[in-house]
Amino acid sequence: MSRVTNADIATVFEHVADLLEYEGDNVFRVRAYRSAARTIGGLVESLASVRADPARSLTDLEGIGADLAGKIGELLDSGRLGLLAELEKRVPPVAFELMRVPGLGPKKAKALVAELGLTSLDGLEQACREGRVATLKGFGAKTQAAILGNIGFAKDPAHNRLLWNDADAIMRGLLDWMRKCPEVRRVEGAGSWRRGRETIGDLDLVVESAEADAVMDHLGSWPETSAVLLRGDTKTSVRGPHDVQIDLRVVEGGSFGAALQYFTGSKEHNVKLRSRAREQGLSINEYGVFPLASTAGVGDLPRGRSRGGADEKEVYGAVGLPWIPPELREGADEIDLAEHSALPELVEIGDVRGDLHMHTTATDGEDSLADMVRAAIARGLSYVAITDHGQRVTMARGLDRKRLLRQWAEIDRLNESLAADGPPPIVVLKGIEVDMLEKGGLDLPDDVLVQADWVVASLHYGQNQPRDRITARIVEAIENPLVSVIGHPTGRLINRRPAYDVDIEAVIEAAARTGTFLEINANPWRLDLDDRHAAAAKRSGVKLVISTDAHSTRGLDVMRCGVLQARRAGLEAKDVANTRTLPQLKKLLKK
Ligand code: DGT
Ligand code: CA
Ligand code: CA
Ligand code: ZN
Repeated sequence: MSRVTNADIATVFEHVADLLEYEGDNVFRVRAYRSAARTIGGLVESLASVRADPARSLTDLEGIGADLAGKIGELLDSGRLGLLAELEKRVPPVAFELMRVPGLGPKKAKALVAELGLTSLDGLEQACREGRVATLKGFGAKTQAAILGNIGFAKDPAHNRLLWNDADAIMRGLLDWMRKCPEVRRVEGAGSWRRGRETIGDLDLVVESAEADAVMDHLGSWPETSAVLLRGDTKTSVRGPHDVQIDLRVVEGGSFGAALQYFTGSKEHNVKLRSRAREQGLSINEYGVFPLASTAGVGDLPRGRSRGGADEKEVYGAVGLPWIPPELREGADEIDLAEHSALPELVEIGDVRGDLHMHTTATDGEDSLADMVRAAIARGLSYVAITDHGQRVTMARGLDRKRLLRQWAEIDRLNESLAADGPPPIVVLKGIEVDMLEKGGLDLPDDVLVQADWVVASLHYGQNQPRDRITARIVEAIENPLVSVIGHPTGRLINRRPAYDVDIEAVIEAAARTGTFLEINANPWRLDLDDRHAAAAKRSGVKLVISTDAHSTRGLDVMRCGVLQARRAGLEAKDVANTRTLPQLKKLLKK
């Protein structure tokens, strides 16, 4: 069977989408390739086996039509794609480096390549320094300065890590594979993936087994493993999909919990936990908890039998602490909280009852109102708000008064039919995502908004305005009694674009004063508010809303990414408004 992996094909399709976008191709064609790449990235079985199965067809897969099925076949057979080769002839590689600079879209990148003959990001940096960019048509000194600042962002290794959601897809396939190995007794993912960080540097795995060699061989033979980078007696590192490194450690049963604790980290948490152990005359390492040979500060050679280490509970218990959820292990105040039995009871995905931010085909969503609602029912939600864009977002064919009222009438009819045979499975709220205008105010008037059940206010334009302007626009929206929640309050896109310049403390203060909710946007690129800001909001008494901002039925599945971020912020169910029943939520809404 073909040696071309699903990840290879997904990568090629992503690349094709980038190249088509650069060339200014049809947005639907670009979207089809991206969407296919996502489908393929999430498949458990290999495309080669789907094609080989006479009872099935590649076109049965979501978003794969005859044309894409043909492209997949070409890749499986030859490892190459003619279309990609053609595109690569036309688009220079430097184009992609340029497009990673925040604010540089395909058009500007193209102009820079054509006018300056750039071959690298460094070349662009130099051109900015020498003032050559400012002289180009459509650029100017201000743009040049912004580009120069953003090159630093694009080059920063902190902005070149894998998103948690992508790492998670790899991790799930990997865990499935490792569980198939007969010599594996237990396997867990560790590291930053387990802590739910928004981005991941590499994937860490801990396995319990008496036969390390067999386990390491099994990882080496994972169809998605492209290289073995290092191999020792009980540890190995390999290269997996998207070139991510995977570190595996094999331990015996008595040490599994200790190893899992150690490799979950964070480093800062481990340092604090270990120093607490030393104060108690103990030493924690990846094999277990041991009495120290001499008293604290003199030596820390462990001695004698392990006081525990088979599971994590034992490790924490040995130093007088309850088990600490991985999401809190960042070396902040979690050990103090644990010591005083004051750890929060973190919100869970099962607590979430509603999703209050999503789009349909009325604006820039991929699926219809009915499909979104059906998908929400299938996910067990008891209420949703449909929040298509307001009229300012012309790129997404934002709704004016007339089209919005028509959609709301449609929602009324949908609710009626849902309630026709007894209690409805779900209630659909009439919502809208209004835009905070550059000059202040919202893009739909109050006499329309007063008819909504739920109003999200977001800032999509004028993101480069100075701090006081941006802050004033958001605070003004917060002070509008008709605004329920501020959507993605800082506007950052992970790895792509920094937050706009906003006084987040002023935003939190205004939200607390007015009873306005703040969003934790669950989209893996956004996660906005982030964990630190969400924790600050909680401290000020602001209620958070975790929302998917789904633009397709599949988009509803990112709720868990938002929940992870909320857990890292230490939020409990009561801090999150959409864990309430709908009547409770309505009571919580500001009047
Ligand atoms: P990443 O991979 O950059 O997203 O972040 P982590 O936290 O997964 O870091 P990684 O993969 O380097 O190491 C996994 C865990 O192993 C880390 O969270 C804690 C532990 N660890 C690694 N190196 C050290 C170290 O030098 N000291 C201590 N105390 N722990 C370490
Ligand atoms: Ca890691
Ligand atoms: Ca690692
Ligand atoms: Zn939205």
